Amino acid sequence: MLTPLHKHVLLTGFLDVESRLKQMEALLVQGTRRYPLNEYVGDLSPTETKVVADYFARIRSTMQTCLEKHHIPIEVRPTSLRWAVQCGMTMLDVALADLGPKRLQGYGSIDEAGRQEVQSIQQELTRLTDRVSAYLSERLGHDLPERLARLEAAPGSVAMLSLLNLVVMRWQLVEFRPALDTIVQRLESPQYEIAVFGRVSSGKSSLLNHIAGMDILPVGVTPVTAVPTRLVRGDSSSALVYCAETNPRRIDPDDLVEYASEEKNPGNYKHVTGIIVALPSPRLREGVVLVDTPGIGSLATSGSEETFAYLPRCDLSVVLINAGSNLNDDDLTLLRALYEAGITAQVLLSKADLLKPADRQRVLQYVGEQLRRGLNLELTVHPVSIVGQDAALLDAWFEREIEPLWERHRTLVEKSLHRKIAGLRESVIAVLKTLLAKRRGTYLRNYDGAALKMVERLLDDADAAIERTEAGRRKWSADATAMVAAIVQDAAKALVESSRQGGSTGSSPVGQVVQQTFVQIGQTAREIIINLQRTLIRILESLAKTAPLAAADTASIRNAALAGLPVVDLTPLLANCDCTIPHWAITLPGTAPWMARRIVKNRLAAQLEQYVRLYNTQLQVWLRDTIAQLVEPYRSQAEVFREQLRRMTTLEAESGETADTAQLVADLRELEQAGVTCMT
Ligand SMILES: Nc1nc2c(ncn2[C@@H]2O[C@H](COP(=O)(O)OP(=O)(O)O)[C@@H](O)[C@H]2O)c(=O)[nH]1
Ligand SMILES: [Mg+2]
Repeated sequence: MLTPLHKHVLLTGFLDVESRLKQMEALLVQGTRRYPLNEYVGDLSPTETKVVADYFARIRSTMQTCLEKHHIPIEVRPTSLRWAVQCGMTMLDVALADLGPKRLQGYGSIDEAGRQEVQSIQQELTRLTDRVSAYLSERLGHDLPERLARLEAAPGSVAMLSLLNLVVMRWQLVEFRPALDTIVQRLESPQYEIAVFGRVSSGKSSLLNHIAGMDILPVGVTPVTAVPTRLVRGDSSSALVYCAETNPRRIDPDDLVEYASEEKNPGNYKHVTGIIVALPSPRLREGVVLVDTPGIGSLATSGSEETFAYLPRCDLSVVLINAGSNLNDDDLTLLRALYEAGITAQVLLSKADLLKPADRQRVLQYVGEQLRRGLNLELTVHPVSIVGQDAALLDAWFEREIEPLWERHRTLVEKSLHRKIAGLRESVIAVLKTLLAKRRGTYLRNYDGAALKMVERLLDDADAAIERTEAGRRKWSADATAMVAAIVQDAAKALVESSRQGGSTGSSPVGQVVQQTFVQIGQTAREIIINLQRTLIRILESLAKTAPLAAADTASIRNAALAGLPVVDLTPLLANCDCTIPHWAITLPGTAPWMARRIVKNRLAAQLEQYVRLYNTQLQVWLRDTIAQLVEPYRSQAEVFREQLRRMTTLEAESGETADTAQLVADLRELEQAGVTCMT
């Protein structure tokens, strides 16, 4: 029904549709953001957006059905998303480099205050992009269980903390300051912190009240608790409220709602920074703190940020998933952040009383499955509740999973803090590596003119190779008639030879020649591509070696789908290849070749030409697409190198860079070394 060529055209069209859908989806997401630099007005209602998205899904499934029905192989080249984002970050960096005071100077002189202002904006933005690059290159978020095991295996020591402190100060890695301070503080007064996390209204405060055995934390359907609230063991009930500007204030625990609720303290206008509640509850222990967090998700507004800011501080997390709603991205983001910070989680299905026992089992399984799929984490989900008989579930969980920790809380805090130090070390190393790579990038300009020339030459070589290949493709189908003549010639020769040897054995000699020729034509096209592929890979690898700032990803070029080389069905043609030469002609010298040529030509030439033309067209389309598949990923990478080249030749060198870079290398080495000594 559909020829291979038709199918190919369909597939190409579908891929185009897909990429347009993706573009529009990105717009739809942008439209929902209120942000001055956003160029789209979000004039689609949430319902409209949803309906559009649903139709997109249907368009996709229709295309998929068509592909399956017609057995159209999907030759989509997989490209590493990590790499694409890394590349994007490099380009961001390049854009930011253009915002420096030296550049602005070109648009009119700039005074010292202006210079400093611009520099600090540039530095702040660069710091952030560096963090993203470092994060991606270290694969921190890649395999959570593995990360936890690694931190466990190489715990950080207190000595490492002072080294980290030194490095953070020297390189002004201000973003690590809070984490460092927290760890130091906590080393001074070690307390084991168990924090309860979850979306607003998942039942966090209710759960802690039930555990404490008193209604101490405000509970409500509207978002409450704008800051983390700590519960500790005390001789009597009391509460301390810490505010930004004033000394801590002792309050009646019944008045907590005045400070810890959005209604009474909207937007935290009272600037509460922390609340500690002491309770004479037998379930609390000296040295252990239970923490109620503001909650995450869309309802939490500012509370979400507070929660994530607090998160790295705790030692064990209890994450509530509301049985009455589905697990969503907020929950997964939270768990991911916890595991990245090296903190284990107890996952609870709260409000289990809302589900019938049969449904409960199903939901537990579903949540477990989602965690496995979304985060690669094997976690047991415990159902809990504070209502009626089901409250026994919560008590049982607490007695089984939490109370046994009381005994060991001292060792647990110590282990947890060491894990945090090790985690911090990993992150600092990642940032230093990024800094170093950038410096080495600028190195080239100053110290290695030969390397710069090399980059330039490699880029030119690649362009030439691409141009040669393109020229080969354009010429491809130039002369079908000549090709047919050549085939006829070869086929006639084979026919004569076979007749002289007493006739064919099995398949026809003419058919064999025809078949071989078509295979050869295909092979030639394939070789053109393979040559280009090899050249581009080689050049990218050399580029990456010469200019270490940008990473090269040859995988997308290596894995480009070269398998789709078109084939023609020659059956009707081959059926026609059964030619023979009259017996008398074979014996007459000089006659046989001439006669064979005539026979083959008369019988096959017209049909052959049709086939050759068809195959040529198919191959040309294939060549065009496959070249594009190779050239696109190459070009996008080459762009990065070219930018680098441009920067190196235009930007001025920073003064004193050599000594600076040597120090950076030394710090990096010392930090890495410190990890090794810890492990042994
Ligand atoms: N049915 C049921 N409702 C609960 C349970 N725990 C909490 N709730 C209700 O859920 C709502 C939110 O609880 P709250 O503790 O304030 O949630 P938070 O925002 O996570 O602290 C309140 O109306 C509670 O009464 C439970 O185990 N079962
Ligand atoms: Mg609450």
